Amino acid sequence: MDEADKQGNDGPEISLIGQIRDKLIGRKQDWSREGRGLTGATAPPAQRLPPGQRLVTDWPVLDLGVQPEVPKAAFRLAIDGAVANPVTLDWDGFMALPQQDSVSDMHCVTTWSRYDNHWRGVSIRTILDLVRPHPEATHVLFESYDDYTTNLRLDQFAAEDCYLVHSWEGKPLTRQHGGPVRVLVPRYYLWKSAKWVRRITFATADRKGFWETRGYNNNADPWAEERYA
Ligand SMILES: Nc1nc2c(c(=O)[nH]1)N[C@H]1C(S)=C(S)[C@@H](COP(=O)(O)O)O[C@H]1N2
Ligand SMILES: [Mo]
Repeated sequence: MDEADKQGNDGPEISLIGQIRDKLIGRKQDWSREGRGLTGATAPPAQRLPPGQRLVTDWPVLDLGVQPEVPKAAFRLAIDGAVANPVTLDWDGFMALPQQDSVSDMHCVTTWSRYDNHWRGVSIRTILDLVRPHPEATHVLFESYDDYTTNLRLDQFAAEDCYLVHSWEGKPLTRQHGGPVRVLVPRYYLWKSAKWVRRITFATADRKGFWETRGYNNNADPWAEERYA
């Protein structure tokens, strides 16, 4: 992260807890080459559980081995790029936006799915109304406090079930799961849902993120089993 992005001078510090797990990242890259988890089946979206997925009732934690500790006082979310009204939201500014509840399923490429998660946060529709993307904007890139990145087409992100969430099952999102604020894009594999988000950039061209440059599928539709490129 850039020095300028840190709030180090007069606020609480953002610290990184843990170490980057190079071996784990390398293994996942190997899996993407081998096509691990692929069944060759396809399923219509009418089927709730995507092919090759199994239901879990716990909520596994997946990250690169490093979890940023982002105190609310240090939280900043920049939303910029090809928009009419770029903004940087602090915690109070984010919470002052209209808050909504939603329920959705999660599907992770490592083959677990979890149904009926109760979320609270800000609808992406609200964010789009606020920043007003240029008509030429076609993609978004998310950047996180652990330097993770992931990308989406704007139409994927503008779906009505996409949110910036801060609560799960009535409680603040924990650091493990991306608190204080993470992206939620429930109709795509969960690697598209950036935890600890600090920047959303609208763009007129696609730029691949962390896993997309390491063999994961750019589109990531679970019902089409778009696990790997
Ligand atoms: N910032 C950040 N976001 C991230 C990740 C990450 O390493 N860093 N991992 C992604 C992956 S691969 C998955 S499967 C989900 C896991 O979210 P969870 O730990 O809350 O289950 O977060 C996604 N978002
Ligand atoms: Mo993942």
